[in-house]
Amino acid sequence: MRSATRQFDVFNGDADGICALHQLRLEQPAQATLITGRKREIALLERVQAEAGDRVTVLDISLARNRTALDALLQKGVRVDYFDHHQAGELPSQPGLHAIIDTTPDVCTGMLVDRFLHGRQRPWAVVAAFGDNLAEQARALGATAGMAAPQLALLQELGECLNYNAYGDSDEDLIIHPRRLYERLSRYRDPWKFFSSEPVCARLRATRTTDLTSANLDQKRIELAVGSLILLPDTAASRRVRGAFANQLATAFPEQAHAVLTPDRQQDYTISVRAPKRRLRGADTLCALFGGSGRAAAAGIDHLPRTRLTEFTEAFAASFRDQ
Ligand SMILES: [Mn+2]
Repeated sequence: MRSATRQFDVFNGDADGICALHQLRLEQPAQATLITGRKREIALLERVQAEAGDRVTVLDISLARNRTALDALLQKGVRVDYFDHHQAGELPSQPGLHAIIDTTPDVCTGMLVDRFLHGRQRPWAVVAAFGDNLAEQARALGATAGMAAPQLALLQELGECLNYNAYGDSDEDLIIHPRRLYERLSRYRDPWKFFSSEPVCARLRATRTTDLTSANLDQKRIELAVGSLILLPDTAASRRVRGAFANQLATAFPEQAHAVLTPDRQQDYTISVRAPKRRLRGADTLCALFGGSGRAAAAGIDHLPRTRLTEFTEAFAASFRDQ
């Protein structure tokens, strides 16, 4: 018979997931098996090999998307603590589930954990909020802890760097695997100390800058009246930066629509689409035509066969012209 309770920590590999777990473990230390991945790798709960009496803590991954695995764990008698802000669907009513879920648009998982811990590790919640692009909420939270503008600016950059690290189309594209990043970060109580003295942070910062610079220098463009298609070279840097670069273009040229394309392993394309900032419409419907998904303002296509590039270009022009 097994007697020791095992702990599994399952978390999104972005800034929010990492900082949510870190707050929790600073207050409630535990030896845990860590399960995480790239930002879009969210079917993580199925990887947990837990038995009756074990405990699983889940952070920042959609319950709806992990429902089957969750039901199986609860059925076995595993206790599951679930913190999240993504669409959850109806919650299972099993007694083993302790869920703190809030899908209102101005919270992130790090802020939910902050509430749960009564703000005892607030600087990390601020990092989480900046990472999830909730800058206003991050500043408000920081102000309650007396943080001045320069301190907040550093937490913002840290949040953005941690978040950037989770992007890539495969683990080989990543600067460092989020599990290893969490292990480094978990040695620090103070996020400012972590950012200024941990070598991996200098690497994240430098790589993010270099990736954006090379995207600006090394590209092919297809210019259309409604906007541009930008083809980046076949590199890990391109695959990491695709979304961030599309955001940068959308901000710089608010009248224009943008599609940033990177070659995948079969030399087909993965695409990030941004609608013009002035008219946030059409990105989702365009991408859906090619098996993609997303929101009206920002959407993507995982796999576009290169033989369909002309068709995509025409559809891009038509979607944003008809507005
Ligand atoms: Mn999040």
